[in-house]
Amino acid sequence: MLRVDLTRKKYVVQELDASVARDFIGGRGLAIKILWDELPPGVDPLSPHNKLIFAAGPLTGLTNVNMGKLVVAAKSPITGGYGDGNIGAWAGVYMRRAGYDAIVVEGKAERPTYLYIDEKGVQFLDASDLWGLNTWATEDKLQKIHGRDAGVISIGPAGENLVKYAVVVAQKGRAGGRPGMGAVMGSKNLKALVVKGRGEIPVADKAIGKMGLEAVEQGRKMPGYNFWMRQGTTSTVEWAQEASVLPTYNFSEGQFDEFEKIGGAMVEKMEVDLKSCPLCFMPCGHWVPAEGGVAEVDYENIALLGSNLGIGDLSKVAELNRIADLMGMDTISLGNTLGFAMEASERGLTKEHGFKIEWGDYKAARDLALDIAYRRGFGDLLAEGTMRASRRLKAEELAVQVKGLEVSAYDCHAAPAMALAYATSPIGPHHKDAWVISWEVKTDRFGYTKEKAAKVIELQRIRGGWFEAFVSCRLPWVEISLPLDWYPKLFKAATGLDATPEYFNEVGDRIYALIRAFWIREYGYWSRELDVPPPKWFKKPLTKGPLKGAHLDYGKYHEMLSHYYDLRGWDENGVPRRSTLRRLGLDYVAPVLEKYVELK
Ligand code: PTT
Ligand code: SF4
Repeated sequence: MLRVDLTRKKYVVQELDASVARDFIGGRGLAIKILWDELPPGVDPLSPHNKLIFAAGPLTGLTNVNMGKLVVAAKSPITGGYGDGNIGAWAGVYMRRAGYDAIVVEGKAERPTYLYIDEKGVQFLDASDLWGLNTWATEDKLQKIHGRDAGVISIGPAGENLVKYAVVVAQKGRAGGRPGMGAVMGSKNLKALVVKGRGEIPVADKAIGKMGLEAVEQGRKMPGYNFWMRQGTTSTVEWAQEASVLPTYNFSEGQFDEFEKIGGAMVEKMEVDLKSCPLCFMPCGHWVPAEGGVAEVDYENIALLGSNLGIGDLSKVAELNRIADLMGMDTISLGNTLGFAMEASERGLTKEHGFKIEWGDYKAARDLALDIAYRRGFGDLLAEGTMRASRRLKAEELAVQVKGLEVSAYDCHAAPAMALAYATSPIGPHHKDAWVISWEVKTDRFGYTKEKAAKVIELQRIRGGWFEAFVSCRLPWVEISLPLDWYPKLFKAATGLDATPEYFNEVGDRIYALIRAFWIREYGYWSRELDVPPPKWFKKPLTKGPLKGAHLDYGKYHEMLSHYYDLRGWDENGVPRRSTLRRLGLDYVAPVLEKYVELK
């Protein structure tokens, strides 16, 4: 583990504790363990004391079964709780090849700095000439200096200007750390990481290479593979329209009249390039022409920057996406924030700020996105995210957020289990931990059952536990049904450890409990109201489409939430029980939590 102190311009290399590796594996597990153990409680996320962690897992960098992924984590400036993202980056692969499983950055550089990292250690280099550049220009410039084969992770102006939902960017189309990891990097005056390790990653069994090839071969033969290669995540637009869950007009409706103009079929028609994360056999980075160049589009980006704003033109949506990538801003929070501004403006709530924007006004949206990145005018308020902006405008019911983070692209007026998945997600409402909605719309769409709570937990264990801890892209399993049993085998070959699904599940539960404890410690209290989805889905029914009139039921939602807590071994208030902490080997957490809440 590489520890970098920007304030003192020092670094040390530390052995990773074997018991921590066994209990938490890596990636998100390692990140939360470090944040729990080392962060002073209540620390300002944008202060030098926060720690920005780039954590690989034992699978990162090993085979072509989509293993070029890296977790980036810190205390989040937008939620004040645990934040992370999972980014595809050569920097992650090269970090492992340099001999590091994680890089932990703390302190604050005196002036703009970038880090050059390889087997020999760390150089602290001057980034004054890079400060102010967008992420693409930064990457180009750094690769000119350090070679095209250097892995670069950087921030853009949004991260420098501490936009609360700034991300870190790699390879021009990969963006990670939705809950403001780019702002944490900016607060440290850290413009970029350049990583160039070339060693061999040690593995327990060299047969892992052959095993990876076999898994890839099986993956390529899966029935969904060819269609996936044509449209990637973007075909979800058509699926979401059909299922009435496509966020439209700031999550007011679940269907968009112009969905075909921004859907997967249109992406396929307009595509000019296909790119991927490193070590991937099923690329999903579809590039299409944008008004000012080209951009990579994914489902979330299209839905939130398209239907959610009433924009039915793919090249315009792609341009908003391009701006977000160049500036280093999360497209999900940006699309939510722009949609919130449009609805607030329609209702006359922005008038006293001298601000107006209409649904579907692409030019105004583009200008506003830039104003947010540079914190100009009304953009400065929107750079704080919808929770804070809505408080200022007295428009809380228009903000589609939980715990301060904006919801990703699934409308839940008629999807209670997905609403539960959002409300209990450990980073705030993101689909990564439990994309339960595809199962839910096929089964009991309107129910609030214990079975649904159990399904959310089952998915959270696999998606938020396994894949975020051993760190590998989950899409081979999710999208083309590559059998899950490949992963314990690959894990054993990498580490030498026998890993059963039960072991991974227990690690997942441990990570979830520790992340929940972290939120409680940082908030200084807990309430089940923090695990409730946005008011809009309860109070403002859908007005159109086959599900007209649908909305969530508050009482029934709470019943389902109680099932969820119960199955997790958490009390009625969402606090892990003493017995649960003991079972998971987290006894050391109890005395800390007792300072803030009653432990049952
Ligand atoms: C991810 C989130 C997503 S989830 C999308 S589209 W998706 C958005 N993409 C953005 C973007 O692009 N530009 C931008 N400026 N902001 C963006 N914000 C949004 O970020 C992403 C893929 C995707 S595409 C998904 S579902 C899967 N997510 C995985 C995950 O979370 N874990 C895992 N083990 N594997 C995953 N595989 C897939 O990875 P965050 P990426 Mg990502 C242009 O970063 O913070 O997790 O947010 O990083 O390399 O782009 O991969 O329909
Ligand atoms: Fe990256 Fe997509 Fe490949 Fe996953 S499937 S590794 S997100 S390019």
